[in-house]
Amino acid sequence: MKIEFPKDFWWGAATSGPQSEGRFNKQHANVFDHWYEIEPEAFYDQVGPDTASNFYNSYKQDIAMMKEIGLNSFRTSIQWSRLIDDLEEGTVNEDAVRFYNAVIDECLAQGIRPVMNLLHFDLPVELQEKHGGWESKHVVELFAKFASQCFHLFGDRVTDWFTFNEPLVIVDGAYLYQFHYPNIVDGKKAVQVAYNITLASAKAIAAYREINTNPDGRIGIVLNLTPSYPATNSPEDLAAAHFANLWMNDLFLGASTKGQFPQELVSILEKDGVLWESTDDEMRLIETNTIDVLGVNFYHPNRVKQPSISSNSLAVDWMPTKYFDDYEMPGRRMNVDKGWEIYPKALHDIALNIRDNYDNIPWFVSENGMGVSREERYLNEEGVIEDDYRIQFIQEHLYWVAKGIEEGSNCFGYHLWTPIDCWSWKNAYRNRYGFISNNIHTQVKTIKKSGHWFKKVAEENQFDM
Ligand code: BGP
Repeated sequence: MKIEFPKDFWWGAATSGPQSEGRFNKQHANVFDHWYEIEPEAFYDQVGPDTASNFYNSYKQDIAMMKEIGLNSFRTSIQWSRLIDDLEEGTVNEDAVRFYNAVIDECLAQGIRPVMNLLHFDLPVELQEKHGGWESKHVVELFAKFASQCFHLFGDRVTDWFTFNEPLVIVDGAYLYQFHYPNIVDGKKAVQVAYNITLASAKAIAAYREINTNPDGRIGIVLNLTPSYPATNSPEDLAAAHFANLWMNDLFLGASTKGQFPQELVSILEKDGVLWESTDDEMRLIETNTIDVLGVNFYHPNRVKQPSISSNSLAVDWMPTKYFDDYEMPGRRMNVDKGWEIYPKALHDIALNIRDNYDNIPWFVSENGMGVSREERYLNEEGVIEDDYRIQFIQEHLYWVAKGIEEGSNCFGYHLWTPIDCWSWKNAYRNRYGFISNNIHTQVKTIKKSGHWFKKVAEENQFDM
């Protein structure tokens, strides 16, 4: 079976500044740099973000390798903690400007579209400690300042901008489930942070619309969409899945594409006494500064059932899990190394949801990937990792993307997480995701079988399955 894609499809891969560059020559620590400094044992093998995959020093060779495997687009992020010297004033660091200019120019010289994101979990830690991070509307203003600097400095060449990567993960990780610094558990703060990030994104978009003069320029947000499927068709499980979808998907989708938070969710948060504090002016700003384009990160679906504990027992603090529990569906197909279910058809559900409920906004798969540990198990005699499991994973996901497009979905690209094995937050280098392997001791990088396979797909704009 031939799986074909539209002309000019983006064949790319994604990373982020904090996961690839390393700390070399950086002005400030971000929240993860700081967490590693104070608690290295929280990170797999105690490996921190200091060196990451050395992109700061090896960006030329890395981009050349991306070219070699046929990528026509590459998403990374500009680190706030690198670019800005004085976080209050928003003054820039000239070395950082030179570095990001060089990266962008190198991509363009190699025929690779640079796709730039502004916040990939990496808030400068000073802003967390001094102002309470995303709990603070002052930090929202500082983010808009940082974003404006990026648009002024790089907007002549970068046409595709994204404000945030996975805002829900900041809310979940830093304010509910303790997997991002500062590891607070506070439902009310979590809800305020969700709102403040939405506001920060809208402010950055407003700044972009004022500053941008590039006719091809557009701006969006990257959301991790996790369709939530009910365990059974009982009214209780259906209600659980309905709430999970409202919280995990519709909240940020509604606010960023329509400028409106889902009313049903707002009413629930209000009834529960945790609704965010907002002003009419802020709401107007969110309403009038919606995105042009959407990035969708998809790794796994969400299976839920009705919550087993009574909501009263959670009255001390609010948690979204007041309304649903995770459901371990028997027989589900798993990536055991990472502990995530593999369910490629969810991408088709996402495509049709965007088509039918979110104005069929142009979107692309901004991350999708399979993290596997100890990949040296699959080395062949020529020293190439034979990652057939990754090829199959990509094929199956692309199959459902192509089907969505055939049915009218406006999807224009696919980015694998990640081009070159990079550092992954708490998991450090436990799971490898790249088309290209990276020996973290020698920094030797080698194209995997999937990289060679992807080159052909990108060249032919199709593949056989
Ligand atoms: C996404 C993040 C990426 C990357 C990826 C892989 O949520 O946007 O930054 O880390 O997940 O997940 P992990 O690092 O947990 O293996």
